[in-house]
Amino acid sequence: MSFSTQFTHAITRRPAATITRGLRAVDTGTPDLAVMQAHHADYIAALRDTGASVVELEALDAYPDSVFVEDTALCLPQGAVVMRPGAPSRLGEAAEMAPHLRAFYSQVVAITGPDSFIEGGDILVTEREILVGRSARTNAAGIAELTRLVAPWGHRLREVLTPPGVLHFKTDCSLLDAETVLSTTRLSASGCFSGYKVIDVPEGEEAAANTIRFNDLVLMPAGFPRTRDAIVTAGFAVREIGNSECAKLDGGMSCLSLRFTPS
Ligand code: CIR
Repeated sequence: MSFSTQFTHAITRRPAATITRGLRAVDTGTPDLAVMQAHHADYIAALRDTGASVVELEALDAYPDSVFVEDTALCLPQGAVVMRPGAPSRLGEAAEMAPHLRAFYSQVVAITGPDSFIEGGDILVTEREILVGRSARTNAAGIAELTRLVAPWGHRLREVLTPPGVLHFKTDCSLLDAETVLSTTRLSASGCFSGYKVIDVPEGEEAAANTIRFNDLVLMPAGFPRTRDAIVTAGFAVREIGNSECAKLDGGMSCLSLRFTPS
């Protein structure tokens, strides 16, 4: 069974009313909480439709970006690693997640810093390796610390580069199956997916690169018909989810959950 695409569990967190103050690279408007809640409910329903058990944590108003739980941890079959977000306003979110991980895992370790920063959005787990993109949120010390923490569990890390101006490595790519990656051409052109089959996101639809393969479904943001057709043509079952409000905060499908199968 593929631990990078097949999952028994997911953890999500309800959007906070403070989401209107969430971080964004460019201001394209204030996210509408009610619309985001409706999209979030559709997202959770899709995860559950695949047979997974989904935890819905309460909203955390103290952390406007806390709906984006992916950045707080890395979940592997052997254990979980609590991250150390590089955005100062998000640092406390990781500690909030730790007890929920302990409910599922006997091994929960943490990036402790003080100079290490790393966010889950920069980490792509494939069947053969863990790719980590250095970015404005993830630094060399964070990658080195993660490398040491997961080595005893048999995982190998490869450092790659998140394209300049792109929030996270996975903003621009996703794993569709053990051998196949969906990627923007600006990222795949770097050669970081050599050895994988790459499906390039059509020009102009770069915002569709962040999808998740979750059991039998690929969840992708609604409104990108050429990317949807490319994924369907490659043989995957697609579910489109509204992402207009999360997109205003540079968030997408992967950011909204931690996906795992504790062994
Ligand atoms: C942030 O800037 O941290 C949030 N507004 C968006 C986080 C998106 N997370 C992700 O891509 N994993």
